[in-house]
Amino acid sequence: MASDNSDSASTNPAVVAAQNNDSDDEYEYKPLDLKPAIDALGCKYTMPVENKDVYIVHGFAERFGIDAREAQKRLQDEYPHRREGDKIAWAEPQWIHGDHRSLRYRGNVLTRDKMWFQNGEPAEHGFRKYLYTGWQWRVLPATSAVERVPWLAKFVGDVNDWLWKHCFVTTNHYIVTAYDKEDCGIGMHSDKAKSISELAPIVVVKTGECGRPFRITDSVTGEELFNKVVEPGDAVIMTMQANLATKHGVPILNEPTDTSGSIVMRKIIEEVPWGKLEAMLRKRDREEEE
Ligand SMILES: O=C(O)CCC(=O)C(=O)O
Ligand SMILES: [Fe+2]
Repeated sequence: MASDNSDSASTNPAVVAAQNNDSDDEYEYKPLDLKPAIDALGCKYTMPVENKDVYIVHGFAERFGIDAREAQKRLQDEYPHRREGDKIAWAEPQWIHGDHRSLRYRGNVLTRDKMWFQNGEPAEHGFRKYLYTGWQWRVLPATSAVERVPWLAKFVGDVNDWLWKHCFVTTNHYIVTAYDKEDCGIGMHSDKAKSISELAPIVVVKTGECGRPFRITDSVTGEELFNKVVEPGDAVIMTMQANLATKHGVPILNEPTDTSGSIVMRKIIEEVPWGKLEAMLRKRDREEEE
């Protein structure tokens, strides 16, 4: 598996350009060209948004050897589910439900459940921290080494090998989301750029029993650019630029629908040592007691 190989001495041009910039000039960021890599997959795909690097790749999960329905079911059946006041087991694979206190956003219950994974054990490498709106320190201990779920590690490793072969930085952080039924979803947003490397694409692999509409709008004008069902096993792949130029979301539906979800792969550049996280959370608990 291409573990975090972007951190070591590299022959990958994207990495060399970013790391070995020995000229006095600022490293000039060139937008990623995803097309050759996506063509090489041999999967059918569409680029539904004019002039934006957003790809919908059909049969992506299967191309990398997993069944997207089975994947979500296995995760849901085989790992513990933490709700409301349940304790998080540090660095173990587990579901955090939308009603858990670490996920509530301004007191509101989130309408989805999540698991967090990263390359390597947090005890060794620290916890990779992907900051999003409403993020709380309290949820960070729920991040597990992806290696604890070997079939998932194999899948993300194979996707990373493909990225690497096509000169991209590999991803190291994986958020699994479950939308249990029609009243679950995620509001329109751009993924927050602060903790994500723009040298890797954002890869959203859809999972679960059924597809859900995936909506994309223009970040500036709000114009709707795409709103169609994306099937389990298909992937939405975008560059950081496309992510920032647009917003995306999974709208809540009125009609009953089966469970759906996603595995989102990103390269996260912030990490928090285990001991620092313990100290942060102790401080927070003390402040709450006062
Ligand atoms: O589940 C999806 O399709 C999208 C998830 C997403 O946008 C996110 O977690 O940032
Ligand atoms: Fe997102």
